[in-house]
Amino acid sequence: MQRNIFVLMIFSIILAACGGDNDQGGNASQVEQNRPAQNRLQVPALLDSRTMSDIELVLQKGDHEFYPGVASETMGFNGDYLGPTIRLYDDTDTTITFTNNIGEPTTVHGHGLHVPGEIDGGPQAVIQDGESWQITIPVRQEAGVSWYHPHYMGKTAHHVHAGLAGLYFIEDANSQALDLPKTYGVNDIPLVVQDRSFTDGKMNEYAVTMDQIMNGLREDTLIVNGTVDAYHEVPQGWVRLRLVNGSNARFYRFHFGDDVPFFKIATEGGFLNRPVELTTLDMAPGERNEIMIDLSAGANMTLWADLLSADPEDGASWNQNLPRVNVVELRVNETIPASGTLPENLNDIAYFDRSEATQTRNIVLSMEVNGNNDQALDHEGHEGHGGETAGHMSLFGINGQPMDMGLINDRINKGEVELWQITGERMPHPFHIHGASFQIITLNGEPVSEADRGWKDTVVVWDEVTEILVRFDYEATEEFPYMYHCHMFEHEEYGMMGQFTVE
Ligand SMILES: [Cu+2]
Repeated sequence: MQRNIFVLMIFSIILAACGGDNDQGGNASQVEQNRPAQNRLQVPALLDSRTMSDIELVLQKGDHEFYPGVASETMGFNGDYLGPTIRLYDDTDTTITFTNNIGEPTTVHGHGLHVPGEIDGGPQAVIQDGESWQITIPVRQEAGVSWYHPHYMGKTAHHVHAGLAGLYFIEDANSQALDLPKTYGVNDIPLVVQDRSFTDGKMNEYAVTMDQIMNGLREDTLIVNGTVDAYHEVPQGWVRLRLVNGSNARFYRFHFGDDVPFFKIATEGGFLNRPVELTTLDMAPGERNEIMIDLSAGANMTLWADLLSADPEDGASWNQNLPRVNVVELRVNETIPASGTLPENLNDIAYFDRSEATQTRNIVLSMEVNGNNDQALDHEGHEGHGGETAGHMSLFGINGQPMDMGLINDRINKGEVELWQITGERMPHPFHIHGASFQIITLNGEPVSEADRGWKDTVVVWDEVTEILVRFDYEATEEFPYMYHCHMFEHEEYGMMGQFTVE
């Protein structure tokens, strides 16, 4: 605890020195957004890997109109903002070609995919401007929602913020057999939730103050699939929402207001065994969840998000009087055919047992680095391993060690179950692991609830221990290692990331 107070003092000093701008830095009470849902939800195009032999995605600059008649400078895949949803099938290899036309190097990571390090798209897999990167994804995993986005050292936050992100919908024999709503964009709806800020209708380009680096960039306007103030027409029946928190750092509490029940059916890497009834659902950056809501009574329903602040110890803004914003208003249109229902059983997860673990690893997401910030500060702009930039200065780390592309933090044996005990300093951090899905045993010191007993690849860790069991089934070499990191992009960019091999 004393250490936390010390860290907070240091932050205050840095803040004072930098004249940190607090406007968007997590003071949630300043954020209000009570406008009517007035824009039809944009639904990303769907590319089906079974009907398309070549899937090509071009990373390009765009002029996206969040507000009619006002173009913002954005980036997208095959369009102005975000990218198509790609439907992948378990047991079906799919080739995708990414062509980089954004004018600078980047990478495309497959977040949630169980693939070898070589095609994971981490910081080493650089696609130079004007070049293409072709990968064949050997899809061997359960149905779920994964997503693709840049993972380039020093520019991940910029590139995702500009709009470079898209979804993979993975289907398997189980998902195809279940009688779920599955008409894309009609009753099976992707919702990529992000926060942005605007000046006269134009999106503010990515820029962060020291305060926003510390707390993560939290902006005041919610956008869903690139749509501000969204509504969507849905059938009078069950509706399935595939929620993706694609924000840089914002945590949300989703709900339908007035304790209206809904059902969580899936986490990142697959279905839960059975639907879990909830009235609220918290989601951190990088997390995906599928929920279902019954609209058969015919009334319109609005999905709301309460904007959570950075510091939960500031109880007033973490749990009370939170600003509530519209995510999407679901407008029932009885002329749209309804289909699918809520199955009683969804999955039969093979749970790991902690007695299987061959190795225990302790991981701390550190808000301070190896005792020597002066040295770390000199790292800005320094040319790192492989001739690629090492990114920003190192303020944060994993176990006190800031991200270093020339350093392998952990070496892991392929095919063995491991127990990872993870904590995060000062605030909740969404911890993401590449290359595999994992299972949570304890979540911030508490036994995991049924709603979180599914396949995960991102979990919020904090001051009490979170224990997970994980097994990596694919190889990641020193040349193309996997990453683990905080998925608040500002923390990741400033050092809260590490690399590991699987062999
Ligand atoms: Cu973090």
